[in-house]
Amino acid sequence: MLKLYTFHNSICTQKVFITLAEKQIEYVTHNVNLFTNEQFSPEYLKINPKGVVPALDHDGRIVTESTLICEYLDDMFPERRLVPADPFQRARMRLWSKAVDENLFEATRELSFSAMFRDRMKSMTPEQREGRFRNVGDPIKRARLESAYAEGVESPYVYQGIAAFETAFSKMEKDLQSSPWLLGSEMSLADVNLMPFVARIAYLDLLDIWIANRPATQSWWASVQKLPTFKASVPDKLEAADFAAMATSGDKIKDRVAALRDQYVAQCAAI
Ligand SMILES: N[C@@H](CCC(=O)N[C@@H](CS)C(=O)NCC(=O)O)C(=O)O
Repeated sequence: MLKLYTFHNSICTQKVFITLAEKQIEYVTHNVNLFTNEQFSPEYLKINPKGVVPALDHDGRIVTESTLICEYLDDMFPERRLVPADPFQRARMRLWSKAVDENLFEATRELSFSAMFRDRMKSMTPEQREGRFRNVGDPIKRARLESAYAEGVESPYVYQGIAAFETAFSKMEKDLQSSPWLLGSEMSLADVNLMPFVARIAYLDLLDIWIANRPATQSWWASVQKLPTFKASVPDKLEAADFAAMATSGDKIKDRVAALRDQYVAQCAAI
């Protein structure tokens, strides 16, 4: 049996939902409430010592890290391949996975945090807030979150995130020049890995900052939104209140994010 440890608005878990849906795999879910710190409970830390979702339990064997879970599912359930057979294409796919895992995940987290979760944390008592930061074991992750809390969109980590999205969307536009999907005519985990991240930026109403002048990326995003498996795995799992909260909070930082993105583009042009 497959059991997926999830949280409904977790961007990393959404990659796994799409993969499971594409492959039509049956599974059950176990909700880990990130808002009430259930990810730090001793029971869950035994499943994922990093205290994050997703985690997959396949007949008692635990797989963590969303990128690895998606590849594991492709290996175990080969009926509808999302990992290309050709080694060069596989390397291209993993370059996109690396971009997501090394840059875009944190970019999305810090943008979402400065737009949305920062306000939620402001309403906590100082003790609750300190407790929340203390729970974050990894000192680098903690420094990033503390900076995004204290400085909001002016945090250098948010600027790094804005730059990371600029680099990614520039590469996407090139890769999509002659094909509908990132690796060619077939959708792959390269596309699946990116979908929830682009969706989150869209739901924060920030996406046009990067793609207004990128028609190939706009077509890709339009195709993604039409995919039944994406729809069932991402927007259909969110409530109207989730969409409203994302759009309202994103709008508050939008002008500044656009100005910082222009600053980054000008800085690159001057080199
Ligand atoms: N690299 C990990 C990142 C997992 C991750 O950070 N998940 C977030 C939700 S998208 C989480 O559980 N956050 C809880 C926390 O940081 O306390 C993956 O891709 O699985």
